[in-house]
Amino acid sequence: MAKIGITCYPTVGGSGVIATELGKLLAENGHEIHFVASQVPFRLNRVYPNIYYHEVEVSSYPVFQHPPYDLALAAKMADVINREELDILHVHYAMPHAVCAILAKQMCNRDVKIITTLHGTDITVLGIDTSLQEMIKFGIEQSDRVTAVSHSLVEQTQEMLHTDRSIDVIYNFVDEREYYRKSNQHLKDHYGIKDEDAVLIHISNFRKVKRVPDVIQTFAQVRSERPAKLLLVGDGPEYSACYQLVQDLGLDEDVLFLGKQENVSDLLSIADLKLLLSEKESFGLVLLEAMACGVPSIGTNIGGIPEVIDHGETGYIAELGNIEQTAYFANKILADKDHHHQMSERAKTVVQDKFATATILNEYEELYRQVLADE
Ligand code: GMT
Repeated sequence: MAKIGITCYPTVGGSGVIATELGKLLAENGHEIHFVASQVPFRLNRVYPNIYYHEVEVSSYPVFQHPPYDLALAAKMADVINREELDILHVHYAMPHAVCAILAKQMCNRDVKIITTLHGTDITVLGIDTSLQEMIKFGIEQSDRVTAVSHSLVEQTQEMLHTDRSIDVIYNFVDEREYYRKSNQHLKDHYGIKDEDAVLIHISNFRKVKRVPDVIQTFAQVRSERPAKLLLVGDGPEYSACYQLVQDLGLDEDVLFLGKQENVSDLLSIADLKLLLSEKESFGLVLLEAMACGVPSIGTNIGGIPEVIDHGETGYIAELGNIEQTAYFANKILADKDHHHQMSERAKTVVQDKFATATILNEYEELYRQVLADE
């Protein structure tokens, strides 16, 4: 059994979810897990045997214009590596976590192995900022092993950073004990959703890259063909603009803004179709969550989305910004009960076959075994 440190962004977001759920599963398998983060990760919401949390405290002195989070994190990592005698430090995000981990390793007298998992935004967004590009490349090249959540992200990373560093693909997963279709008629009643209404759902942090207005425009076209409701779950910078668009299109009776929600599996269980129309997405964990709850999806032909949605089998892939095509696919799924049922069943099967928790956990554990065996 290994002693493993994990660092991630602890707030809501797919990377934090994956890092925390992985830590919980590893702890269940007997590993000793040490989270090093600036807050308790939001999915670590009770006491778990074998899991410890070490908080990074960032001091703010008048001489610091910006509190030095990165240095405080590296110092804390070094402290935990030495004191807890860690074998592995697994960081999620190259920037700044991989760079901090490498600095921490240099500060210690222990051969701790550094594993970096790339989740997307660090490469697809930060990689474009040339001042940080060399730093991200350094973090990736100095890590003992690097993983990414899709093949698309590997290609993008290698291309953008001009590196041929080998990167293993380990897909994301969902906890099947939490994500399954539940019977939630009371929620439908609560939201005033009638039996004849088709229920579409979008879940995101409402950043510009998620293109929530495209979701609303698609819904407007679907709504003109059949009774339907759109559940918008999450919050973020584009929330007000989306609210305004819904008013302008006269859809306020049928679009429900639900804000941030913890138990999205309950909401997915009353949905018929999931829309994720992003312009950047290395994986799209919410698609997997939907599939596990038997909800077919439409996603854009972007990043890792086509690796998650099997076009014509578990949903459809539409071209970015093509509202007509997206609405056509949506109506195709919603108009035919048998087609919808087949896609829904297939989605659940694909989650079990390709993204099963046990398989993904095994892939990470195998990676740990290999890196610990390396000289
Ligand atoms: O998409 C976001 O805004 C959040 C971001 C994160 O930091 O959690 O998500 C990234 O990691 C997720 C987990 O691997 C992936 O499912 C998302 O596709 C990825 N987001 C982007 O690539 C934009």
